[in-house]
Amino acid sequence: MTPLTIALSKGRILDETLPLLAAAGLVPDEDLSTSRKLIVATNRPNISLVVLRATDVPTYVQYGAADVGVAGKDVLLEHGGAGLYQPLDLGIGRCRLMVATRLGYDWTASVQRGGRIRVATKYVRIAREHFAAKSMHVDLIKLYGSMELAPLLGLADAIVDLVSTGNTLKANDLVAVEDIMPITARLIVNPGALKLKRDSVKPLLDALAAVANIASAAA
Ligand code: PRT
Ligand code: MG
Repeated sequence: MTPLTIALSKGRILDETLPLLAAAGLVPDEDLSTSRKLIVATNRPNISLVVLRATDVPTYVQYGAADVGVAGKDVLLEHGGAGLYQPLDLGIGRCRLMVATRLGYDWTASVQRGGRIRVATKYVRIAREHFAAKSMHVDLIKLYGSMELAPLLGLADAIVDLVSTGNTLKANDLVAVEDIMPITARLIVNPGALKLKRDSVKPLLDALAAVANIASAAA
């Protein structure tokens, strides 16, 4: 079997990815949350795992440094998806991309007034497309984390961020005012690897498709 490298996203997606991989028969040789190793072998002699910052996963797969990856749709849209085959919705890392403001801020009135609105986000590309599609003029401010703080300190009128339970918004007196899209994690594959390493890639895709369907049906 041809050697395969799978790039996994660190953080909350990883916790949901490992059970999926295990259900597909793939188990790391070490505990990924404590191991200092950057490349971890698995029970399959030809398959190794790397755990990356979520935003770096598409880049590794695009250039073929990793053959297969797991990344959030948010990360893929922001990356652009060039050079990536996206065959499978894994049904994990489920959340929604939303526009949120401070409680009491009249978003609808601001939008109708047509003045410029400041929106802070890590998702500049998605936000630009969302507001352009609605012919809204917004000034986007790029942030790298803690978006929720921006409206509280007056950096921005609104944020574009991921929401899952809604607890973070609630705890900070923020409220969702627009729903942009649902987000889940996707399997991504380097197109060259799909051709040249088909003997290894195809069985992995089939196994993950089977377990992802079960996971999605249960959700
Ligand atoms: O460390 P880094 O800056 O790279 O990312 P991170 O720490 O913000 O997130 P990480 O690494 O844990 O995982 C990021 C990926 O998980 C995203 O790309 C999504 O695809 C997926 N995901 C799913 C989420 C959430 N749900 C989510 N709720 N990523 C982030 N959040 C954050 C959100 O930004 C907000 O701050 O959780 C907060 C809201 O959660 P609730 O439950 O309070 O609504
Ligand atoms: Mg993190």
